Amino acid sequence: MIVRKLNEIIETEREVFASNGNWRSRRFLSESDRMGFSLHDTTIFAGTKTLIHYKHHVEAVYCVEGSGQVELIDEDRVIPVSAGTMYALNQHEKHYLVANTEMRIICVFNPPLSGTEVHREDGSYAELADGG
Ligand code: 9YT
Repeated sequence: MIVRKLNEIIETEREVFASNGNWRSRRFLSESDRMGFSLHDTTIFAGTKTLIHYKHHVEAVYCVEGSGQVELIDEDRVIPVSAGTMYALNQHEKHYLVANTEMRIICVFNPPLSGTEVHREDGSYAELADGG
């Protein structure tokens, strides 16, 4: 059994910051835990707009604090997100995540992240096989 507490993750290699400063992700479970998914406690900073396109992963996001919206790029559709909203990117949807306030979201990725990835220019994470 794996037990981890937030204060054991902060300021370790399990705490990752986006290179553009838009978010911080605390990765409770990652690929090396062999669970088949990764689990993150992520903060999206207020006033940010982040391009996301997970070509190699599916992701579920459960918002527990704050509010914002998902703007789907290939559809004329905006999904409001606030505490209590879950959305799942089951079709690798390309989108912007806009944070109106600071948002705290719980994210699950399949396949799991290795743990230290930050977004690439196109909003994706690499497949583990191509080097993270
Ligand atoms: C919703 C989303 O994917 N935000 C970017 C950070 C990501 N959740 C992560 O790596 O924890």
